Amino acid sequence: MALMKAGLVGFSGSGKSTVFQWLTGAKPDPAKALHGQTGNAKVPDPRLDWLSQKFNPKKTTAASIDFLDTPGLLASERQDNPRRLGILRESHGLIVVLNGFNEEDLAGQLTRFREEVLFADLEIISNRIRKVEDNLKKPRPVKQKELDQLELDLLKKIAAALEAGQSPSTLGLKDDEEKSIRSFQLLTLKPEVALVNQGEELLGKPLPENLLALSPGAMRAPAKLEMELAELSEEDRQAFMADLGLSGMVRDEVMRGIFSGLDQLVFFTVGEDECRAWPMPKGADAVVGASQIHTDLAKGFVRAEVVSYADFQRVGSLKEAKTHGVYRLEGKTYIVHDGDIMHILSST
Ligand SMILES: Nc1nc2c(ncn2[C@@H]2O[C@H](COP(=O)(O)OP(=O)(O)O)[C@@H](O)[C@H]2O)c(=O)[nH]1
Ligand SMILES: [Mg+2]
Repeated sequence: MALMKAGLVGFSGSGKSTVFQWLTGAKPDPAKALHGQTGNAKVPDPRLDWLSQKFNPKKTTAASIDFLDTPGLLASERQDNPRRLGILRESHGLIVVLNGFNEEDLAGQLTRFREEVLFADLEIISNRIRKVEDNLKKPRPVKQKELDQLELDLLKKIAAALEAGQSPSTLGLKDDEEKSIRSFQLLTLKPEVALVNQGEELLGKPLPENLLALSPGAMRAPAKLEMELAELSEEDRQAFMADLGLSGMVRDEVMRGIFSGLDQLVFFTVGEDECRAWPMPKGADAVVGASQIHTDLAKGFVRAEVVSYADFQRVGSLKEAKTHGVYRLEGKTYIVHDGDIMHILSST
């Protein structure tokens, strides 16, 4: 099963390492920072907690995300930024940390960051264009030349989009086109989640409209403050939070927002041995779901027994779900919904 990987990115000093520690609990190590430091964080899910209480299993496993803390970009050395962004190519998505403690223009920061990402992708595509153009000049079989020409046309279309400041996702690429560029791991094709590392000054203030226009899913991330609050006694914390007009900590909500922003959902498997939340891409079918558990389960997929979390919670047991007609049998093309409780039947 592929583990979710998300890169914490942004300009140097925006608070990536602070956010990294807030989310994962791991201490940032400057020695590791250069190549990226990894830390894991569970995605808190009250539904899984509820299921776990119900089944009292030996083991409960939440979905989790591996975060990669990165050195970040330098406004002063832009030519080096494509290389710095290179360590993010394996990530499923980019978590852009914006400096919300001593910089005002959050929308401007995000815009500048996106320009660097476009530029890094353009560099990769341009290099490939040169290579294919060279190949086309060499004597080669006609069939190969045709393929090269097709690739070149596609690459030029992508380069034009990037130069115009647009992600290739706006081009409506066909499946085979998308496949042929998959190996470039373009950053502009990855989901992006913007986090505003808020300092005390900004607390309680809504995020600016011009930022939300660029990134409707942008979230506040008062990383430093919440880590400090966590150190206090319960009593002091309550008093302090009342002073600041805070109703609660947002970390768990931000973790769920990141997970969903990476275009992931979960389905659950339940039982006395284990209750588990399995991450999978939104909009994918039951076979993809099965493949998260085991490739054999996907290969031999026969059908899935499905009950939605809401139905299960209402009727209280799998047995009741069957008698109430909310326990469904679904085939290969069934599109999995967030919170589905599934049992997959396989011939292997
Ligand atoms: N005042 C204030 N300082 C912060 C806040 N978040 C981070 N910092 C400080 O800003 C500096 C850069 O933060 P860091 O997380 O290392 O940034 P990175 O370069 O993006 O990893 C550090 O000295 C942090 O202590 C904040 O919310 N408020
Ligand atoms: Mg750092």
